[in-house]
Amino acid sequence: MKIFLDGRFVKEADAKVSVFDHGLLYGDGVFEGIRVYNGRIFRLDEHLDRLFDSAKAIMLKIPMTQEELVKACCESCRMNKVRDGYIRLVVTRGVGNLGLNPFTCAKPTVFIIADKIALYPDKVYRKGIELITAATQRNHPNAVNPAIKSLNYLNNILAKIEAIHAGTIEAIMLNTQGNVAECTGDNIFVVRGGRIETPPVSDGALIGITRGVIFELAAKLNIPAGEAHLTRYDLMTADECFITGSAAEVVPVATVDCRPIGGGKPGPVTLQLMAEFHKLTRSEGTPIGKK
Ligand code: PXG
Repeated sequence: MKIFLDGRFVKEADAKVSVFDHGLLYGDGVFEGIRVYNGRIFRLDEHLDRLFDSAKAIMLKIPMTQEELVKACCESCRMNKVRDGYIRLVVTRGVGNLGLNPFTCAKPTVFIIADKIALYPDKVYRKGIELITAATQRNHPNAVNPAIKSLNYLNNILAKIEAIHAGTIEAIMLNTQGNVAECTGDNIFVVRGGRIETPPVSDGALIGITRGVIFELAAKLNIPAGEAHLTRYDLMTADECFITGSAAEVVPVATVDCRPIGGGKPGPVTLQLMAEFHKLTRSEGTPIGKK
């Protein structure tokens, strides 16, 4: 495998960053996880817009233009023959001194991995996923704002550990008010009274690219959709519930803290959105080009 690292492609064995990189020392950096379908990168521009917004929020100047990053992503896929897979694009603060001061870092590190993707097991798409509520809360927006897709994922990892210890694979995270924010790596939606609803970003959700696609599909299908504050009660009593993410796509939720949602199996709106999402991913995207 060839990895894009600071402007050039290197062998996997040579794709190394320094122990003095603040991405490693402090989780100081930003990233994106992007899907490739059928030789096309899905919503690449939206991912890059979010990357630049995340970088701006942490005062990190990405040493490449958006066009250069598009080219590097496409080339990473071509070189590694990734026509269906996953791109991990990472920008760290770069190599600096020991000490928090990010301004000792001369130049941000940029790397791109294009690889296969590890998906959720097939069963969750057929039967629905079981969710638990984590005791670990989503960061307060006045701490690291959850809208920033930063390398600082420990909070989410702690919630993920809770999910795995509870015998499942994904957890719901509440914000400090006790409202539902999102899951550890996925946004969450309910369907109730024929309406699709998801927590507002201000409740601690990432501005998910897949989340945005759900709003587009809902408009196309004439299903009312919008943001709403949601509690655990709202999830438990919803007609349907599903989670979304670039890796996960659209996953039906079977149970929330052991309460079956709707019929305890994927509901009609969720199934329709899954099918439409699948169609969309195969009909658009930035072509990786030939080689
Ligand atoms: N919330 C969080 C906290 C995320 O990290 C999402 C929601 C969904 O956003 P998108 O833009 O993907 O619809 C994410 C994204 C991984 C992986 O390697 C995680 C994500 C995306 C791709 C891969 O676990 N999370």
